[in-house]
Amino acid sequence: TCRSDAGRVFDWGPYLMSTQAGAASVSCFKHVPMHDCWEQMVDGVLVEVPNTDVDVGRDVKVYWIATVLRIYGYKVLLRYEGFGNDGSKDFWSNLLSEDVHNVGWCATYGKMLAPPQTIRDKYADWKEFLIKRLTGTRTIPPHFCSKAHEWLGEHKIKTGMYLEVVNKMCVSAMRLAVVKDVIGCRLRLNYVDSVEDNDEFWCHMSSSLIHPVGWSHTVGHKLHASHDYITSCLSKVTMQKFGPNDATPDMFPKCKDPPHGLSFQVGMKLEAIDPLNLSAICVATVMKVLRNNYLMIGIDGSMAENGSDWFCYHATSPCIFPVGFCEINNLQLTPPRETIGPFKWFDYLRETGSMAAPVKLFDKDIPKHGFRPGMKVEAVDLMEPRLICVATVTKVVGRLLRIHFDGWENNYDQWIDCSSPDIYPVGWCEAMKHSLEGPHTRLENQPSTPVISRKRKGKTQIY
Ligand code: MLZ
Repeated sequence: TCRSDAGRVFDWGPYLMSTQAGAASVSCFKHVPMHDCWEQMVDGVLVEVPNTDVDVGRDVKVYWIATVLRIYGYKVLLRYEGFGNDGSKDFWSNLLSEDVHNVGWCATYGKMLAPPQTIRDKYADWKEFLIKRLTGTRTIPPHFCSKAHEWLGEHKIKTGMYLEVVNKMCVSAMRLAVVKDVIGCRLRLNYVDSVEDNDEFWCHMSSSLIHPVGWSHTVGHKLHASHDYITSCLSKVTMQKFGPNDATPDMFPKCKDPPHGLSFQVGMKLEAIDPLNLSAICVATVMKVLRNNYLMIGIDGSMAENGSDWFCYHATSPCIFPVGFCEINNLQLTPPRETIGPFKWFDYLRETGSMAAPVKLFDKDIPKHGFRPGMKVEAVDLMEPRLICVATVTKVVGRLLRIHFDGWENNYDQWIDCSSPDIYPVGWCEAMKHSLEGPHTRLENQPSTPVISRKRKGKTQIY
């Protein structure tokens, strides 16, 4: 069930109609089921769906053919065949729903097709009508819904497995966690060795915040774990002796090789998305170079003395940029907190006696992603990653997207990469039975609550 903040179930249909917005196509999301067959999903495709426009008291379930009028992610606006231009009985459905079938399904499985009662008398010969109507039309592939679920089941990370995940209370370190639940490739993790009972963290299976057991040991990342686990990593990594419930390197996406084989050096300056305030791109420094091209990045001017807010980005991460990126793209760069007057990279580099990371070190690949400003999506609030919320792409800068949460202040916005597994097509939550936070609405006559700023205030945690 999808609940909005008012406790009601959020319904995309009327919201899309009232906002007149479009939605990003399922083909934009490489981490969701059926993304690779979405080119065939065009307006006018026909499906077989339950016919709900029937006399009350009928006990057999009957079906009818409907046309896809509009497609919004997985959500579709449908019209029963025979209604012509009459939109009075149009209805919404989800292409991943168990109730949506290819044309021919009823015939194959002996289900009954019966015209809606509103138009029953419109044609004398419905069979002839359908035959005429169906010639030359397209339908969806058979067993659409079960194929989607098979695809989800093919993933290797399963409930009960152990893996390493960023410590949400101290992002410069990793911890050991166990997978408690998998919903549509999103993992509900419990930190192991936690004093709290339900010390949870949520992320997608291909999130860059999780790694196989032994990863911290392999790359030299800080790890908050029991002595036993730390010693066990030695044999896991060196002898490749993994336990039956260990998540292993083959279960994770491979990182690219850095371009030109060049590498970042400690002290180099760059621009980076602030991992603790994703609405800001900040002046940053390479604080440490780990093995396998991982970097610890610090945000200039707000770094904790003990390095507890350094954050690990891979050298090919799309969330780090060369000096000047914001200026070239007309984006606001967040300068170090102590900056007086306008920030100038040239002066800053001279004053700090530092060097800009060479542009050549950055991956400049921009995939053809298909996202455009104004498109609706379902997006994870990465500061509270159990929440998936109704959101809009408000800016597209190369491969970078600015995600705005509908109804929330702009300081909740997030910069994320177009290939991020934390954004989903409209209708994904419904299809996966994941909860969805509707747009934030303020009750009328209620004084507007003070804006809770999500600006990083020396915090080192994701809630
Ligand atoms: N307790 C939080 C919820 C914010 C969720 C916003 N999601 C876009 C707050 O009010 O800050």
